[in-house]
Amino acid sequence: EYAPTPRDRFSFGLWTIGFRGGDPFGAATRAELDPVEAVHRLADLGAWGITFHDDDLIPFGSDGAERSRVLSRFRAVLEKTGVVVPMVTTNLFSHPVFKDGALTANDRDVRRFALRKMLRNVELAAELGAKTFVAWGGREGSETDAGKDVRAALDRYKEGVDLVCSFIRDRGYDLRIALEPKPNEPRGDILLPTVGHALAFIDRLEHPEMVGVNPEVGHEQMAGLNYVHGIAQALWAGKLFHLDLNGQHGIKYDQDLRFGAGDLKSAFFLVDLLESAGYQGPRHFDFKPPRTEDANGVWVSAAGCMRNYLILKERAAAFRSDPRVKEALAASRVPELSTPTLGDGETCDDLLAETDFDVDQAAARGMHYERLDQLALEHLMGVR
Ligand code: GLT
Ligand code: MN
Ligand code: MN
Ligand code: MN
Repeated sequence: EYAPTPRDRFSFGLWTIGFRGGDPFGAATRAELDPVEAVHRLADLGAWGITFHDDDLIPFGSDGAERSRVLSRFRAVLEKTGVVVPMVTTNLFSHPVFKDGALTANDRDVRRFALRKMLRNVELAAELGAKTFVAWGGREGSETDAGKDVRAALDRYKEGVDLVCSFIRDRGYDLRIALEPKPNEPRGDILLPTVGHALAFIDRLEHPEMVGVNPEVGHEQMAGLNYVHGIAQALWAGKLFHLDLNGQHGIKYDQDLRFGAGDLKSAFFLVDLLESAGYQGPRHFDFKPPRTEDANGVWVSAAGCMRNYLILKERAAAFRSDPRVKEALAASRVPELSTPTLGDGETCDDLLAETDFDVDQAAARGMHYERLDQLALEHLMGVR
């Protein structure tokens, strides 16, 4: 019951299960996790994929020999377990060289170094069969508006993403980029802070068809936004290339709780949306097992992410198939919104000529959302 299988397409970042619990106030509480063990454990739990930053797998500064040793061990365990690598991303935030950003650092030498790191990682992503290349610009931003010319920074951001796209095209790789928005942390303010900002940015790129978004639950919620609406708009724009599932309690530091912890009701409507929209991409978890957990607790937390998704999927399906819900949806005129506002061939003059609308009668009609929402809550709480 609620046992995940690879068909569910659950994937985990190596940095999530490998998170050692260090925070700005305290040291790590757990030992390092061997990537090979991570893959075995994920396979045992029924996960489908593993993702990573270049530096999660191949320590920053490794030489060629170390790199091939690490990669051959990793490839071997992937082959043995059948775990796949659907996405790869680049660490452009940990090393002090990136303290003022990567693609948008004021220092041009840093920008050139960052692009080299990204291009090398594109090659690795393609080699391992990844289809998505996530770009989280966590250090692209500022603490003072005096220090960053944001319009110039956006020019450089575009230049960098355009360059990576042309590299992917030249090499003939089957890879798309997904930009991950976040409003703040680690920078005081981060560029492309929300899904909406990222979508608008993508429109101005050289190859917009190659670039989409990787929205994270907690990141939109840190900005006080409705994640479900952000995901719906990304789907509407054909831009939901990937997503980061986790949990967050409102507007505060990035909590990265396991999926389902945090705003559970929003998680219910999210799963309902993804499943009913037929989203085919990975269900990727970007969470941090709290530093209170020991090595075993990490896997309890990871299993909880997948189990919560499957429970919510079942609850959402029950909600959708409940005849009372169907009736309540109709009473709230939800299906009516799919009817175009003007009829076939109708013109503005036709619209202007209409005189029989009873404003008072329409204004008096209740929407009955409370009944509908209560039904949703009761399905979520498991009493229906
Ligand atoms: C980092 C960040 C995440 C991003 C990762 C991708 S790294 O942990 O907090 O939200 O998804 O670079
Ligand atoms: Mn993330
Ligand atoms: Mn986060
Ligand atoms: Mn994170």
